[in-house]
Amino acid sequence: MKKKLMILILVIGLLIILPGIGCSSGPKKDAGDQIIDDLISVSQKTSTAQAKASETEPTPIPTPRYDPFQVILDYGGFNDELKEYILDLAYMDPHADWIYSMAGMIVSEEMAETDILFHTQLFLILAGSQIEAFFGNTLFPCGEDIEGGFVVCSYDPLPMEPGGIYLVLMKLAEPVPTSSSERFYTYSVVFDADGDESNNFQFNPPYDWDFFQNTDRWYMLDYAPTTGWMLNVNDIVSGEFGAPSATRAVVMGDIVAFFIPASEFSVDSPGYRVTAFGHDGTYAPETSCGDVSGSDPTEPLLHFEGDLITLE
Ligand SMILES: [Ca+2]
Ligand SMILES: [Ca+2]
Ligand SMILES: [Ca+2]
Repeated sequence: MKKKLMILILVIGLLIILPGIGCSSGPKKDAGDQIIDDLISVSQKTSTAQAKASETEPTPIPTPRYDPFQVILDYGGFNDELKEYILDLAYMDPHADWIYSMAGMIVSEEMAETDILFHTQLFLILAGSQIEAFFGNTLFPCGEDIEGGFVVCSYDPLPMEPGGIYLVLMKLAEPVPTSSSERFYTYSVVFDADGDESNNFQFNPPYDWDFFQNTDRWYMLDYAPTTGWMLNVNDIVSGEFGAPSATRAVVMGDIVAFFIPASEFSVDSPGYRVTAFGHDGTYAPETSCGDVSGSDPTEPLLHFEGDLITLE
């Protein structure tokens, strides 16, 4: 009975602490520090609870909490120090700050799976052995289910070459559905791939909050009930829809991660925006719901920060 009580306290503690991670909208570095503090706090509480339990009962075998974020980083061989660093780079996003493609429109169809809680970005240099581990149809095989998730590539994907890769990873308020008979989704990272603002896509009125405005290369993980999940890469400058790409999108629970070769951009550290959107096939305001990094898509694009990370 006492054991059950301790487990219950621990679970309640986790439920109280973990949702708070996504609700902060404070400065970026402070938010990252807060996550680490929260994780340390959880760890300390766990240790205390286990110590008390062990005074009277055998130590229970802990059930690890499934966290897709950690799983993806474990896949990549990131050590604890790198994991903390990646969290420190996270951009927190307010909870339930949904928007529509027109300013001031109130979202009535709330879809938690389109509420971005945070996103993080990294510039990785991957040697040949790491490329093989990640993308050699081993850890992240194109178009296949993996443990806890699935991988989506563009049609006829290019091979992933050793070198620079941008990793953009977003965490949603609820898991991304693996399928739906009635809803459509787009999770994307959109870039100004050449750093030239003059050739970027501009919104068409009245859609003044078009999620893709001021960008020119779109990596869109799209879902439709009839076609399932697809990765569509559109290059606005060349007018190429379905542009060749080696990019892989990994969906695992509430995490969507894009691995995008740096060679697909003509500038270093291209500006980008992260988006999530769901609707019923009509894009009607009353049945649509979306979120972007930051408060709305008129904000300046973000840029990759932090140290370059080399994995060998
Ligand atoms: Ca949000
Ligand atoms: Ca441009
Ligand atoms: Ca937002």
